[in-house]
Amino acid sequence: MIDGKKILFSGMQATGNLTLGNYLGALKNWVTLCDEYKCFYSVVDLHSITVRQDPAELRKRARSLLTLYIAAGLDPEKNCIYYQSHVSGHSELSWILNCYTYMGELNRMTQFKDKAAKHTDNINAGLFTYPVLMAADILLYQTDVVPVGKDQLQHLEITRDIAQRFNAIYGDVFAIPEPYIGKTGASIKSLQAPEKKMSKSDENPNASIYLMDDPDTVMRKFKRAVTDLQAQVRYNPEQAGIYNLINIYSACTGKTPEEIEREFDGKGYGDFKAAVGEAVVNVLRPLQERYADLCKNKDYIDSVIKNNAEKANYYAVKTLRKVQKKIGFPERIR
Ligand code: ATP
Ligand code: LTN
Repeated sequence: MIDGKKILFSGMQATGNLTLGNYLGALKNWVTLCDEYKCFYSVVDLHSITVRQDPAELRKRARSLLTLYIAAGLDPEKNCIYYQSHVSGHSELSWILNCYTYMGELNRMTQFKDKAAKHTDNINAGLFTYPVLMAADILLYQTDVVPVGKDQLQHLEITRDIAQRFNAIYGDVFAIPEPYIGKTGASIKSLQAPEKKMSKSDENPNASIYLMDDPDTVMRKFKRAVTDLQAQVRYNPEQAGIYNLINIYSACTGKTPEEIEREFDGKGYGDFKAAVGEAVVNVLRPLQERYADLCKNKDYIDSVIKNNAEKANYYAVKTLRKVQKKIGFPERIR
């Protein structure tokens, strides 16, 4: 607990440009959580280097993601928004937890198998121990809840196992985190292959709406979105393309799928796609404007980066010192 509130941690990697899926499935929901929880939202740049990155590009993307967190409505006075690499406790705790994690456990992680298959020329040890770093992120802040997508649940499970194992040896050192499954949090699918999720690393640019896409691009991508031959706007999972478009329209307008079915009863897909495109443009416009304004204000962003890293560090060090003491590292002489 911090200030009488439960603690929440989540993070995103600064790899690729954020998509509408990242916004509707994660960022938008994060904004609503800050009244109930004490929130830490990190730009997890240590995780990003498990895949080779161009240094200048990584630095630029990390700053852009941190700025987008704020543009999306995360108030940096209320939420701790910071770069993972600015708080050394993540790396330090990660090393310690590596020594309490079994190879066999890590071998079962499906994300490692997927990423190793994708990057056969660079199957590094960091890629293998990625979940341990994620466990360190979470456990460092005595986190109670972690909003994550389904793909990350396995990593949360191993985090809980590591924490319980550690606590069983040394007493109650770590809080045991629970996944936070949002009420809405729809999974947004690719516009070109609606059985797959919309993902920032998709090679086909028409498959994803990027948060920085201009209105013409957004309208064009929806116009080209894959649908079906049934020619009716029905909320039917078997009409995967239309189902996805209804989810997007619903998330952007607050209308229910039933209301949307009624609104487009008897109308063609062309009309519906145009309406979805407009709804998305209306959601992206204020976000893009806030982002552009923030980018002009370098001093403000710099101050957020500095102050929030200090805040995060304060809590991180508390847990880290406790852990170091428990495992028998020599005391620091002041
Ligand atoms: P990558 O393509 O690099 O794997 P990604 O777009 O799948 O990236 P992540 O960085 O894995 O995104 O996820 C960041 C957050 O966005 C997570 O909380 C995840 O659940 C959420 N998210 C990602 N894609 C979607 C989607 N299509 N629908 C809903 N939520 C999503
Ligand atoms: N692995 C996550 C990003 C991530 C994260 C975390 C999420 C790193 N550390 C801690 C929640 C809690 C991803 O790729 N989406």
